Formats: sequence, C-alpha cells, structure tokens
Amino acid sequence: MKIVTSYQKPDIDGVACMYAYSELLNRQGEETEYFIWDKPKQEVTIVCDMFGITLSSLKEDEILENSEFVVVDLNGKDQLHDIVKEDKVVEIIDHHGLSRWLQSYTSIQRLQIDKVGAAATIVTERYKESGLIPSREAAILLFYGIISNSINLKSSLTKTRDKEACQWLKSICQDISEEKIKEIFIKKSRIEDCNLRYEMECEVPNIFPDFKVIIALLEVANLEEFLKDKKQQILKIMQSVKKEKQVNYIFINCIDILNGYIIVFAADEESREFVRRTFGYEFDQNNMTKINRIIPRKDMTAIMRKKYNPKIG
Ligand SMILES: [Mn+2]
Repeated sequence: MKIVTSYQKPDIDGVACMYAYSELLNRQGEETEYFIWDKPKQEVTIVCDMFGITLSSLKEDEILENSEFVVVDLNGKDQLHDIVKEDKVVEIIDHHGLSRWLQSYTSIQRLQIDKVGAAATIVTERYKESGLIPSREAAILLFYGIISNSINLKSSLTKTRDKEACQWLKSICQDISEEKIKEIFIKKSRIEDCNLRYEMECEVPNIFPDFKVIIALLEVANLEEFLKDKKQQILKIMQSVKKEKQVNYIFINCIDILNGYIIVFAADEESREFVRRTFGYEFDQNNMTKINRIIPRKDMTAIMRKKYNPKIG
C-alpha cells in the first residue's frame, strides 16, 4: 500500500496533490490512499464547501507499519509526520528548493522537483502524460491549488507550465470558474482573531548555522485595510512566537493577493536589522516596507539559504 502525504496543516496545493495524485495512481492500478496530517488551511475548507468536495484522509492509526510513502509539495523532513520513515519514501513531487534532508531518503524511485508555481502543476502534467482525465473534484482542487500558490498566476514564480495547466483544467472541467477566484480570495481574508496565529504560518523556524529565523506569511485581499485592524495583534503574535520558539529573528511577509504587492514588517529592531542586511529592504516611519510586486516567501527563504548556508551537497 502506498500513501500519498504532505506537510502538517497543508495548504490547498498540498491537499490538491494528495487527492489528485492518489486518484491517478489508483486509476493506474496501484493501491493508494492519502493522509492529511492535521487541519488543512482555511482556503481548503473554502474551496471544498464551495464545490461540495469531501476529503477522506486516512487516520493516523490506519497507517500500516510497512506502508510506502509518496511525498508531495515538500522535500524536507521536519514538517513530515513521524510515521513517515525516510527509507519508506519512494517518490517525491515538489516545487520547493532542495532541502538538506533530501539525501536521507534512501529508497526514492522517482523524484521530480521543478521550479514551478505549484506542485499541482506537476500533478496536472502527470495526468496529461497518462492520457487520463482527472475527476471533477481532482480538477477543481488542482486548479485552485495552482491559483492559490501562484497568487492568481501573478507571483514571480509563475511559469508558462502553470498557466498551461490551468488552461487545460478549465477545458476539462466546466465547474471551474474565474469569477470564483476573487470570491475565494476575499473569503480567505476574513481571518478570525483566534485563527490569526494559525494563518500566519509562523511555527517552523529556518535553522542556519549561526541563527534561527521565522518568516511568517499572510495572504489577504485589501491588505492595507486589513493591517489597519490587525497590525498590533500580528506584532504581538510575532513577539511571543519569537520567545516561544527561541529564534533570533522573526518577520512577516504580507501579500495582497488581489492587488499584487507585499508589505513586510518585523517583530523588533533586531529582526528589522536582519531584514535590512539580508534583503536590502528599507522601512518607513511605521516600520513597514511596501514592495510593488509579489515576492513569495519561498524566494526569501532561497535568498537566506544562499547567503547564510554553507554549501549543501
Ligand atoms: Mn506548493
């Protein structure tokens, strides 16, 4: 039995890949299920409710001892469930930078890590290659997975391949609609205070030889309005996460998903100084910096890895 899985609390790209790739493997005669670890991001619920999609993940205790794993939308290890043993991972499909854990996967039979906007693009291409048409549910999840990860195809990471995958999914599934994109983005921006920390994705530090840093992330529509209301709370959350996780620096990348710009600000002066010297951003009198294009968190992580990591093999 093969189990398709991804990182804890996956976003819609991760969920789309688990759902759709497991479906594809099953239709190609393999026996697979998918395992969603922990509650997915809010956007997953929004899309599933909107289109009446039901997810049926394996439960932790249903995973058999000698299962093999396919890991999607991830090539690291620190965000994988303990049950996923390195030597049981047989395939990886991802679009993130290469992680230092990659070498520990000793049983890999198939590995595809491409710099595209979403891992769902790669899974969509697997369907095209196979000559099979994804189910309505798989097509919808893949489409909005690509739209979400590529910020409506506006992110600097967007490739022609992402656009072509979206075109193809639209052509095979009539329920996919452009109008729904704005609706999803606006719904996604209504973040309750009790969910703010969770939506900020600020729990996993990037560990470098000399320091630890967290890049929090928020993707909302009408960002400036949103920050008028939430900036103080965001600062407080960052300051307590900094203590709790014992990291040296913490800052947030806020992306306006409708208007295509970002605002970056940091928890304290130390963290601001780190952002200045790492990315060259300058802060205004409110200690914020606005950049008139979308810089994905992945790009920031890549810059840090290049600058501060000794060469990874
Ligand atoms: Mn992704």
